[in-house]
Amino acid sequence: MLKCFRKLRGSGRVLLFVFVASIIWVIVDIAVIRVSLGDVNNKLTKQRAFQKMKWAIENRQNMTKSNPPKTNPPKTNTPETNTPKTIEDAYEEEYMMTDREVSRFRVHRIKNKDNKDNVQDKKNLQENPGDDQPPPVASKVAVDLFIGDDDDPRLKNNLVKKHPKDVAIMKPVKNPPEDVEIIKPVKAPENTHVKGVAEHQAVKEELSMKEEKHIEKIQLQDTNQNTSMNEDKGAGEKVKKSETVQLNKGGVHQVLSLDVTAAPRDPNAVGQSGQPATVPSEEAALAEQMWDEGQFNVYLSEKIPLDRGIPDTRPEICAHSMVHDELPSTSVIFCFVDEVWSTLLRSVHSVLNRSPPHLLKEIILVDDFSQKDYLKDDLDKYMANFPKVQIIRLKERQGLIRARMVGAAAAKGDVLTFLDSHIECNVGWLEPLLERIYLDRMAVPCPVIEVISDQDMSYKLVDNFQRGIFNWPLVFAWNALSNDYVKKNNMTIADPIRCPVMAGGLFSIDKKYFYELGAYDPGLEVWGGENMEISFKIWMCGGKIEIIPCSRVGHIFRKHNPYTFPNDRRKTVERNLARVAEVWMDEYKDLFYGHGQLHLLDQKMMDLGNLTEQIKLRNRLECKSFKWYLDNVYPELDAPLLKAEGLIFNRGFRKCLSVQNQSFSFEPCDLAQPNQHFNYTWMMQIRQQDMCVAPLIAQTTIHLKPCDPTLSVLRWLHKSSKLKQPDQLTVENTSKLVCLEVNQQNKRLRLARCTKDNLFQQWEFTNYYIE
Ligand code: LR7
Ligand code: MN
Repeated sequence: MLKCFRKLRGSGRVLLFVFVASIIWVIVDIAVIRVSLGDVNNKLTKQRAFQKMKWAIENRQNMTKSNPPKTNPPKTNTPETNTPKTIEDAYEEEYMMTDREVSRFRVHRIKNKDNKDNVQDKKNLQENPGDDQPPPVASKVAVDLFIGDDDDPRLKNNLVKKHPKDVAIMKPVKNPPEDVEIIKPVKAPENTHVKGVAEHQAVKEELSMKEEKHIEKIQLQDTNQNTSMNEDKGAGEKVKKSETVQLNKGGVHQVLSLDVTAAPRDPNAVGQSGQPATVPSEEAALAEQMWDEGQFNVYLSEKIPLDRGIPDTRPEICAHSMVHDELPSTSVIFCFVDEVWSTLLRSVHSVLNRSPPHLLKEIILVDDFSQKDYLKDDLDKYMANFPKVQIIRLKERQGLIRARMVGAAAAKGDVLTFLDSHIECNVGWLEPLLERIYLDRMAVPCPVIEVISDQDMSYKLVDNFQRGIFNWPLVFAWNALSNDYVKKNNMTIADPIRCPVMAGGLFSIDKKYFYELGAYDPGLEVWGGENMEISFKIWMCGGKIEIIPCSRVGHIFRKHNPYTFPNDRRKTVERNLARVAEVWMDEYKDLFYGHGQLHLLDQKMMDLGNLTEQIKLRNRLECKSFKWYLDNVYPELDAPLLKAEGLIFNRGFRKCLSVQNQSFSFEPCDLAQPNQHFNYTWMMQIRQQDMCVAPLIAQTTIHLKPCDPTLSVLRWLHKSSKLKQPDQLTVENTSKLVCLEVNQQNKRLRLARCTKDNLFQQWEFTNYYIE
């Protein structure tokens, strides 16, 4: 080598030097390419951050010279020429709006904020009696990440630490993961088409091999496989060219923790990293005035960056979980009516920023006939910058249920993902949802819904192991799984949690499956009840609903609906629920009505509309009974079909009521006698077979009448908190309190004025199923 070198002179030596240098350069370059995904991303992010910062400073200088910038931040050279494109680069090229453009819109919006709107809204809300209702949705137990107790066990299993002030939210993977979490394969239910279970089993076996080997294999695939997987020329193409995550048929990869706006972030921005924000005292009046527009702290929302960071609240194991390479794509559907500008945009940006572009087919905004000016042209202009976002305008107010169906009809993705329009999707939120559907097309996964405080807009971690349930009369609630349940089912913190019902607003569903289920009942109006309908339908017709702990989305929980209801709010929700009860709950609908909804049975007052199509659908799908649902999905629910039953014993006469030839008598109590057996129903009727004990107030006599659950004249109060003496049987619906009594003279049944401590007015059933 040295001899050769000596033989060469002048330009020859130079040439040799250049040759050796370029070989070294190529080797270094290859090494750079082979650095893990996270490392590459990390470097690129830093480079981009640096470039952007430089650009921002230059522009600030330009602007002071009243020379507005015309260019976008320069792209870094390295990724374009020397290193492969990452998903983030693909994203940035396609959607990224400059910071300046974003802030221009914010300024514009604040300037245009029409105070008249607020006044009008306030008026509408006042005129709407329904808005005095209790909070529209169940609030959630949340942990304050920023002032919480270090020892709070709820924080232990999650990665996030308190005060994540300006931490890089994106967590690149530098080393092979220590815990590879395998999302458990599901067993194919009978008569169910389950996609990919076989492949998944195979993958699972592979994964049980040594982790290093597994990682190597993925990297091997990265370099060896041909990048062009199909001819699709869509937005995903760039992603498929990406060499950092090579997507392969049947392959798996570690869930992508994308957060493309991770840097640069202004650490001093209001609400940055999901921290609580405060209203300066001199702005308090303005903030209060702005509150009504969204029923949350709109003032702060307007100040918070539209693409702020939020803490990655996933359990630590989630960042290492594996998902399939060929997940279905999704259309994200946001329906909104008069949503606050900044929250709507923050919702959209959180999807764009934290979803793998190749899986995000489109974002569909369905405007449910909003009246706010800024949601018209301004929104059109703003969203024109994002090719994946389309806006559908409804010509009249349809309510969120039919609005969602319009969105679904326009969707081109394999999966529909519905989100409320005031949310922030967290890092890695999408793939774990799609994975569940990939494994079982009848699975309907929901993210963990975390809390964005309506007061200070902070992002709060919620308790783990919470599921969606309902209480009577069909009121949605969160319910913590008991430790016993967790232990018995051997559950880890990242396992899907079966939910009897979903909260309603945030879920993914296979599009074809959604239509097989008949979508939503289009007869449901405005808001409410559709979550019960779809939940019952899913479970009873072969599917399942689960919360996926590795997928997390923040939602602003509000105490009131900020929009008006075309009709009374309470009546609208009750009617929706009654439709659901009539179609799906069989004999258990009595429990719905019996828990304070009896007035809904009055058909003169309440028109439930036509239910024929819904009933036909249930028959066509051959769905299981509501009893099956209770036994198998929600056995913890207390759902006795009767309030009480058995013999009716009179405390004074010490005999039991009996029916002989259509009239009443008293006999020694005998459980074996069917004519002494009565049911006390949720309709508050006292029933023997099809006949009911009927008071004839005018004559103070008692008769037997054919039962009709809608007839309020057949109702008796008993063991009711409304009664001074709970053992009385009191005729409902009368102004005076009238009690069922044994006439002490002739030992006959009669109606009499209720008197305290009169044992002949006190009755007892053999069995009670209510408190
Ligand atoms: O007429 C309407 N048209 C609409 O487009 C009324 C509402 N909407 C939009 C609205 O702008 C919002 O984006 O529909 C979305 C949901 O309305 P919200 O935010 O007022 O509902 P919510 O969060 O109070 O209520 C929950 O229950 C509803 C019952 O119909 C829906 O299912 C909501 O989607 C649901 N939200 C969630 O599940 C988020 C978690 C809350 C909980 C528990
Ligand atoms: Mn909501």
